[in-house]
Amino acid sequence: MRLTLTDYLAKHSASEGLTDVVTRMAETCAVISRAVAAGAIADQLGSAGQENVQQEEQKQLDVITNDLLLDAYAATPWVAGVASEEMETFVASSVTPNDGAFLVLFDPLDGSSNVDVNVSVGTIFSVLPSPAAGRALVEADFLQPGRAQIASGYALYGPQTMLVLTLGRGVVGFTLDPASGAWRLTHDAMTIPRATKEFAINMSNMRHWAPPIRGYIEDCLAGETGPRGKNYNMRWIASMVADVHRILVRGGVFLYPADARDPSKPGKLRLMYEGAPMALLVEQAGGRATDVTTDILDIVPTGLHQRIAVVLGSAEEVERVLAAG
Ligand code: P6P
Repeated sequence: MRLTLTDYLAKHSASEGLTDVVTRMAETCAVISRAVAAGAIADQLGSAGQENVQQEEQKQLDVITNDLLLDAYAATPWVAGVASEEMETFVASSVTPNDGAFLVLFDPLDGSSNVDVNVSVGTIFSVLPSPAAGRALVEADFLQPGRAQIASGYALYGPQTMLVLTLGRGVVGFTLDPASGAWRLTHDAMTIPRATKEFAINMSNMRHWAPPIRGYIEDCLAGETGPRGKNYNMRWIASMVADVHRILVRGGVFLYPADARDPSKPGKLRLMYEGAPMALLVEQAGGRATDVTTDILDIVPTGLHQRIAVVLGSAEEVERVLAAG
């Protein structure tokens, strides 16, 4: 019988508090999985008729999933506060005095525009230590580099619903058992192959890329008669969780570079609840993750919703992108 998440946490989690945090995330992601699967039947698809702090149109399920996660962490003594892609600033725990040891950050439904067309989406989460014991939490408490993360992971709502997690000692994957509702260990040591023949990038932005990125992709497109000496395949799901999951399972390189469309933005993806949690997973699986100048886990955040360029995946390929720079 496969280990459950509960068994795994009992064996590997460093503390009762971390077990509580991860268990609440997993339980909420199981609820989100059912909400996403209900789709049009539950009349929860489409726009919420408002924008989020990113000036992006919110889907109904963005709001629903964010509320589910807020409820999950509102009254636990272990969490001092949470922050989300969908909220301008953090929400402190309702427990007083709040001495929670952890901060939880999440993108509650990454790739949510895919839900309306029935393409895989996910929830991304990051767990940081809270430095605010004995005092009121402030936003600056969240602005810790990714290497400070105690845990990170994602839920992927695809053909299977999976939870992929690192507690800082490797990467494991659990599959939600539809029959029992239990998360069962199905991937007990996820590692990214060092080499790959597959890249993931939104090619429609090619004319906006800086020359090094353009040159790297052109070399891949040149195939076995070109400088790379091998043919490449391309994938782009436009759902970071799904693209990163494929890379964790079979290798590849994911690129969302800065581009000339908006020079004020160093990239599209957000550091705190997309780049940093994914970078921890990728590095724990033997890959690399960079914003093409710095390892993502070493970037000191300047804001909750800071955007960065992201290149992550098979170490050899990421190093090739860096060498192009
Ligand atoms: P584009 C989804 O909106 C997201 O934040 C990531 O999940 C995904 O990798 C990326 O944006 C897709 O961006 O510009 O290709 O739609």
